[in-house]
Amino acid sequence: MSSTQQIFELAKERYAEIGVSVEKSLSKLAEIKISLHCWQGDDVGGFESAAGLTGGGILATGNYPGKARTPDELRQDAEFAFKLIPGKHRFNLHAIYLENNGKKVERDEIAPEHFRGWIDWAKTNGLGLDFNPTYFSHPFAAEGFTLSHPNKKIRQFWIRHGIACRKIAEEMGKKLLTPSVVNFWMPDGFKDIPVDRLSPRRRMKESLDEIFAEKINPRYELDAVESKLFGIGSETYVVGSHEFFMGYAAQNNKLLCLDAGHFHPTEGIADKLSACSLFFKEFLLHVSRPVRWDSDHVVIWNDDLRSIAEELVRNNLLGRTHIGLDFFDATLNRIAAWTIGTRAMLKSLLAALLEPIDQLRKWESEGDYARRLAVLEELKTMPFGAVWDQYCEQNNVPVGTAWIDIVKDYEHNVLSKRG
Ligand code: RNT
Ligand code: ZN
Repeated sequence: MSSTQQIFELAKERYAEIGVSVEKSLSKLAEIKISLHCWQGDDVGGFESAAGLTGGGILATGNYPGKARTPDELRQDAEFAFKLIPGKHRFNLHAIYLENNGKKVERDEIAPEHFRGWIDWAKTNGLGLDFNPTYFSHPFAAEGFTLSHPNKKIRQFWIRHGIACRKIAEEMGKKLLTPSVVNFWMPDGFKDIPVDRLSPRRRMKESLDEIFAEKINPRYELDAVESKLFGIGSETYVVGSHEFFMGYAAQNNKLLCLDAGHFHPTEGIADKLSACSLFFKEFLLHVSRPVRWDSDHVVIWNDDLRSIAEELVRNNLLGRTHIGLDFFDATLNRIAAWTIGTRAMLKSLLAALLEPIDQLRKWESEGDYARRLAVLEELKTMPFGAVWDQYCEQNNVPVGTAWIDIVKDYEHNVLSKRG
């Protein structure tokens, strides 16, 4: 028996004493898939051209050496990260990560063939794929409006882009036998005070209606819409606000995407889940870490993250929620960023799965709030780490800090050789 296992056996007894079956929790955890976002691998640059991020709408800060410059490098890096993360997961692509063989392909002309390499790779590695139209980093996004642009020609270009993306995702879903979630996020908004807040929203709604006019089999493709409070250059007004997209999604049977960084600074997304669960069949989460603003820091095991996981587990929402990550920190090793963030997400889910939830509910319904609070406090110092380590060991991924040196070696042998 390894030392990890010995400690685990003792931890298991401690959890059994409070009525928690660790084995059951671990098998539930094994079923949860996290969608790893491609864009942490190259600072949201994509492969449309060598220029990378241009034209505003989104911003990655930092210049850590070694970012992936080609689809092959990005796949190699992602494979490396997956070896450090316990469980089987998914990969989330943006339209600008196409493979165009050096030929310019406009965004309204992208097709499944441009993602063939990704689909083959996902098949080989047993991954599902998710997808995103890219409504930023483009001359037609430079004025700050896309699907709600006053110019009909520009709107139509972006409508065609959205339609093309749904077809690509449908193909991914067919080939990989798991639905591809397509997330629509548009940066549209005004820097300063608009006098007409309504017309852009009406145009956005009409554009979305056109994009979604064609019904696609939900076994292959699902649509999600993502709201936002403010962005760089859209500080005063965002067309796709929370009310806009909550209304749109409810009315049109779309997935509601909740991004942890897209609300007021003290507002969390955890508390929204139970309320929304009464009105939506499914959710997409963009798990992120805002620091004072929508900064997209690497997700860590903090209270916000724990609350999200607790709400998913306590309200039995795991089967209805697609968990995606959304952060992009370019100041550190990007493979480490993926690994830290995804391991933190899984840790928070495991901690939530290790709660004696039936007991807690009972005490709450009996009005025994002191016991509820006391047990929640004691849970924090239960031997959680021993269970997490065992989960890593049984999934053949490094236990504890062992993965860090493995990433450092890769940085030395591979990443540092990239120009
Ligand atoms: C931007 C949104 C959006 C993006 C990705 C790259 O504020 O959060 O989800 O981060 O599409
Ligand atoms: Zn997001």
